Amino acid sequence: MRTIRPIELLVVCFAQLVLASFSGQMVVEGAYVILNPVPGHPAAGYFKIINFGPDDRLIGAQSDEVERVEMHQTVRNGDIVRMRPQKTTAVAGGSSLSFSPGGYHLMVFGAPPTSTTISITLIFEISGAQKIEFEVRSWARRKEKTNN
Ligand SMILES: [Cu+2]
Repeated sequence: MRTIRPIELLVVCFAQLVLASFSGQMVVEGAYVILNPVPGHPAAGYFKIINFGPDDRLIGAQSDEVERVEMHQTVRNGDIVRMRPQKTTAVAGGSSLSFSPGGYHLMVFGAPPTSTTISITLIFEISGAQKIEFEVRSWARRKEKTNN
């Protein structure tokens, strides 16, 4: 384990503020796609949103490099785990929201298995569209830590 010194936190925060000024105050980081171990089945996309601006909503995700992208939420009810398609996902102002395994995720249909990255455009109602590069990972590499 490694402790983070305050100066490092400051640097990270500053870097995010600088990024935010170029992207309508909505920062997306640590984006990756995990390929499905079953060929032909959809991949899952994960990332973290940090909203330095007002209340906003993610209202869509699209890519020219795949067949289609859907927004889903994994919902657990007792032993039953289901995925529920989401039309929109709220991101409160001044907060962050993670799309992560077991929760919100993108379902990526027709992801080319040989690509190392896929660009997916995330569309926010207020702050607009952002093209994000998703790192493509095999199922075997799904547990790797993201760089954030
Ligand atoms: Cu799903």
